[in-house]
Amino acid sequence: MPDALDEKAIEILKDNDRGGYTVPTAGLYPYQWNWDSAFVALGFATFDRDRAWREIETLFDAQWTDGFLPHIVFRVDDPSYFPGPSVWRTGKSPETSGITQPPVAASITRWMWESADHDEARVAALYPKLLAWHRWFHRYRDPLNKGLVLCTHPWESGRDNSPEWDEPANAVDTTKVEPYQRRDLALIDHDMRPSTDDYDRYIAILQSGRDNDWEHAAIAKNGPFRVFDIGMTMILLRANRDLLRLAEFFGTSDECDELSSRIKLTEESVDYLWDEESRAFCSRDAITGKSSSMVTSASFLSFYAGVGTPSQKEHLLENFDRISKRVRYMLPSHDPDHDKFNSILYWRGPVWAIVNTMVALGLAEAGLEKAAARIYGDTRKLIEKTGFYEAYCPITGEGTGGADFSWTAAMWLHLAKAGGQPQSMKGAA
Ligand code: 9WN
Repeated sequence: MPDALDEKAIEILKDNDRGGYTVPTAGLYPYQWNWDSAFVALGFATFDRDRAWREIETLFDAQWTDGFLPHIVFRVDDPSYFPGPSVWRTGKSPETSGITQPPVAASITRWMWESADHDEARVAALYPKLLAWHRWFHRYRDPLNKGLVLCTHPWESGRDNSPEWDEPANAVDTTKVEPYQRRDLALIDHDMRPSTDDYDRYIAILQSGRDNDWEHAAIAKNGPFRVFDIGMTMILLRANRDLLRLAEFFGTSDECDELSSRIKLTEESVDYLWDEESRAFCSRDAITGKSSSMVTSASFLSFYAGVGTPSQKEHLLENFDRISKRVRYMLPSHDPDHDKFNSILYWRGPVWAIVNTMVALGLAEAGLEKAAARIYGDTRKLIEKTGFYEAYCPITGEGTGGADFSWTAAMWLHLAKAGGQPQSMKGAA
């Protein structure tokens, strides 16, 4: 018998289903988001595999001919969200934004494929699309040819207002920002959402992309915001490993060689994003060359990517232990000992179930069961205590951002029911 939370999670996914794609939450985010859909597929896979594949397939229906996969797909024009399609003006059908998001889709496709002994045809059809997207990253987002991923907008990172972006974004000229009206503040507490200054920068960077006709080569060369994102880099590294696994079945030997060499390149270069001051992997401004020197939840994605020397892992675990003593619920999105930590403000402190899932998986794979169990256990406690929120305060467990959130519901189902880490999730004290 499914328990009440399983039933509620299924209900959320069904309610947020708009017919082949799922909105992250009603009202605040009324469109299809890239990495949200990939995570949501894992939730659907626990009770409706056909619908799970549809989620990823509809996302890829919006892929551009050069392999680019947008961060938002606009199938309707909904006034409750800003900026909508009339602001992005990418001229695509369906209409889309002009930036991308962390490439988790290949990893999730592999997971879904390996967790059942059918669905070959659907994976085979997705494989070339995933490969095209990964090639797009290599072509347009690897200016150093080191396999380190360049982000050209804070929204691309998925960690929109992380303090890691403050300094690079502060340098963006906002004097030509056209007048606009935010919609999020009518729906969510101001204290939980990015500031007006943040939004001015987001829109200035968006306008600059639009002025460049969304030519990604030009944006990666001259865009006002260019940062090597530690989160994107680790997520793409893992996704390349998972895509290689798919390539062994659905691709050619040349494609396997190509992916193997991309993986090797990143493994050999990732030290460039190691920061000695914070003793963690951090993002680095590609324009100034400066490291953020900030420990964020993305720093721990190195375990998910399977990289780090023994000494780097030791330092990361020291950071992990230090942070775990400062909060009740792991893993805060930002270092609680840093002066920019804010326990309820979006990506400057709150806990996100999707990041927890990736980090805990990486820790478990590295044999760090205790640390993994702490994260799985805390994720479970947060959802049991508060419900399915966008994120959670790591101190009180209060829900932050949108309610009845699709990817949180999906992570509950995936972890509790589909073998994500059932013992730790169900059993951790
Ligand atoms: C901008 C949908 C998305 C997530 C992001 C999260 C937030 C959007 C926003 O919501 O970003 O893309 O308007 O705040 O930061 O990770 O994909 O859930």
